[in-house]
Amino acid sequence: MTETVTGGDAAAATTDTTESEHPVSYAPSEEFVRQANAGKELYRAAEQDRLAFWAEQANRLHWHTPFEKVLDWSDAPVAKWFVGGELNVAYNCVDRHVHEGRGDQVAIHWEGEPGDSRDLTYSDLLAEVSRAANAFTDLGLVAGDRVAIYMPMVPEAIVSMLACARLGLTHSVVFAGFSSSALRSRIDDAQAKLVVTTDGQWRRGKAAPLKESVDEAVDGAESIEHVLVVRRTEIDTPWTEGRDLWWHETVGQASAEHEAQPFDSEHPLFILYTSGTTGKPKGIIHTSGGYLTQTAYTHHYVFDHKQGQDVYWCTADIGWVTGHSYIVYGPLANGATQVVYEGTPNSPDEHRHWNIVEKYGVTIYYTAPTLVRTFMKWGREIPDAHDLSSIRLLGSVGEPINPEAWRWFRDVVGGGTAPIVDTWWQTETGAIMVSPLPGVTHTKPGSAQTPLPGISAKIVDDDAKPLGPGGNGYLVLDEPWPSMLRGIWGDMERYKDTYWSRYATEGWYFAGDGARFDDDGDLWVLGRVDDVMNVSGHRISTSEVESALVSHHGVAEAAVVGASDETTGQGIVAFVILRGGVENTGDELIAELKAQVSKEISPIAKPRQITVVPELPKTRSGKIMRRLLRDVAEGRDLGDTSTLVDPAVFDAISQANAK
Ligand code: 6R9
Repeated sequence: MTETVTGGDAAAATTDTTESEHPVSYAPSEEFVRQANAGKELYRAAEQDRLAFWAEQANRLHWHTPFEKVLDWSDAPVAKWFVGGELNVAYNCVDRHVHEGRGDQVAIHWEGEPGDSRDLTYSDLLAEVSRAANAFTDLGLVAGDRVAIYMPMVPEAIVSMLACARLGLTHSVVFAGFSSSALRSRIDDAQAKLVVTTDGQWRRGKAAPLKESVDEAVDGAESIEHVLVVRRTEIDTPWTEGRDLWWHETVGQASAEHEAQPFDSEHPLFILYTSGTTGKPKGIIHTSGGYLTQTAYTHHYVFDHKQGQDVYWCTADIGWVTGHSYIVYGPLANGATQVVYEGTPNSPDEHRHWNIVEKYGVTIYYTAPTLVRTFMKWGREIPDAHDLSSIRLLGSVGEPINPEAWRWFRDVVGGGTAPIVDTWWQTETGAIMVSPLPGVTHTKPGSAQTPLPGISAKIVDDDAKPLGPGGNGYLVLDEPWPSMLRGIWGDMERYKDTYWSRYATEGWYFAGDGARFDDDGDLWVLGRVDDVMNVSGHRISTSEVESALVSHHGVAEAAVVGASDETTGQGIVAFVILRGGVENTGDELIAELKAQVSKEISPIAKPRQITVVPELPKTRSGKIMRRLLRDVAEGRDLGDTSTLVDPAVFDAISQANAK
C-alpha cells in the first residue's frame, strides 16, 4: 500500500488496483523538493530536543526582551511559553518589515466584492495601524481592555485587530454573519468597551445593514462605551450621538506615528468564541509569544512560504480562527504578500476566485473542503477557463476532505502537480497541528497524515491505551504546544473539564475528534465525537440550535442532529415537539422556526429540515437518542431501539419525517 505517483509525471503513476483505481499517495515533484522550506531533518531536530526546537522557532520573532525559559508547565493545564520574554505582536507583523526594508512590499491585495480594490504595503499598514492605535488610546482604552470587532472582510478589520495587539487590548472578533443576540452575548461575556463595525456589508451585489445589528446588540450593554463605524456601503445608518464615532473622523484624523510597547509573552492577545457541547459558546483565550511563534512557524513550513515571492490567499473569514492565524498573524509575521477578498465566491459569478487568482498571480491557495465541493458542483469548465498555472500549493482546513474532492482540487486547481496540505487543527490549538509537509510527505487524499515537528499526538481508546497502525479511537495531544489555548474566558473550571478531564491521569488534551491510523501509520481525522456539528467547516453545537428553537413560543422541545450532506459536510436537521394548544401551520411554522434560528444564532445555523413530531426518542435515563434521529434524517433503517422508553415513538417520527 505504498504506491506513489510523482507530481506532474503521469508515467510514474502507480495504480493500486486492488483498493481503488487511484494512486494511494502522491510524491512531490523533484522540482518542489529542491526548493522546499522543509526537509526530513526538521522532524529529527524536533525529536532530539523538542523545547530547543521551539526556542529556535520563537527566534523567528523579534523579542524586546529575550525569554529565559521555553516552557513552564508547572501549573498544568495552563501553560506558560517563552517565560520572561517580552514582545509586541503588531510590531512583529508590521513595523519589523518596514524597518528591514520591506516597507514598499504589498502586504494586502484587497479585493472588494463590488469590484473595487486596494493595495496596502507594509508602510501603509504601519501608518493605518498606528492611527488606529492612537485613536483607540484617545478613547481611553488601556492594555487588558476588550474590544469587539464585528466587520466584513475589509482592511480596517485587520487594522483593528493589529491596533489592539499593538496596545495590548484583547480583541474578540465576532463573525459578521452572526446575529445581534450572538454579538450581545459575546460583548457581555468579555465585557467589551468598544465595538468596531461597518455601516453595512456587501453581499452578492447588495448592501446589507450591519450597524443596525450592533445597535440592537449594545442596547443596554453596560460595558460598551463607544461604537466605531467604518463607512463601507454608504447606506443610511442610525446614529447615537456621543457613543457612535465614524472611523474616518477619528482614526482618519489621528497621527500616523506610534511607538509599540512590549508586552509579556503570556499577555492575552484575543478571545475567540467557539461552539461547545452546551448552548453557551466558549471564549477561547490565546496569548502572544507562543501563539505568534507557532502561527509563523507553520505558515512558513506548511505553506512553503517564500517571503517576497509568493502571493498567498487564505479564503477564510477573520471571524474564524483560520482568519486569525492564517490571514492576520502567521502570514503578516512572515512578511507575506496576500490576497484578502471581501465577498462570496459567486459574486458576480462563479469565476470570481479564478479571476482573482489570475489577477494577482496567486501561488498558495488555502480553502475549505465545502468550497471545493461547491466548485465541483459548478463544474470544472469554470476553473478550466482560467490560467491557474501560478498556483503551486493548495491547502485544506475545517473538516475531513473526501478523496474525490482532494483529487479534483489537485487536478483541476493544482494543475495535477500542486501538493495539498490537509491541515488539522482547532480554534483551541491556535495553529496547525497535523499536516503533511510539502516537499517531504507523500500526500494521501483524505488523510491529515502526520503531527508536525514539535507536535505530539496520539490516538487512544477509552482506557487511554495508545493505538498503532489500524487503530481507531480518540485524538489526543499528549504534550503542550506553544499556540495552545490558555483557558476559557471567565470559566477555568469549564476549561479543565472540557479538555483535560477525559484523560486526567495521563494529562492529555482531548480534542473531541475521532481518528484512526492506517496501515502506513498515517492519521485520518474522522470528525467530532461530541454533539458538535460541522456545517461548511463551521462548528455549531446541537444544543445551541435546540435552545434557539425552544425560545420560539410554540416549541416545547427540540432535538437537533447533523446529517451528512454532499456539499456542506453536515446539514442541520431538527425535530420539534409543539406546546399543547399550538396549531401546526405547516410551512408557515417551519419558516418561522428557521427564521428564529437565524435571528438567535446566524443564518449558517438554520436547519436544512425541521420536522414536527409528537414525541422524541429518549433513553431510560432521559437522554435524547440522537443516533437514532440521525438514522431517520439520513434515511437509514433504525438500529437497536431497545434502550428506548417507547420504541413506538419511532413510527410516528418516521411518518412525520416522510411527509
Ligand atoms: C481550524 C478549524 C475544529 C474542528 C476539528 C475537526 C474539524 C478541522 C480538519 C478537521 C478533519 C481537517 N477539522 N480541520 N477535520 N481534517 N483538516 O477548523 O477550527 O473551527 O475550531 O474547528 O474542525 O473536527 O475539531 P475550528
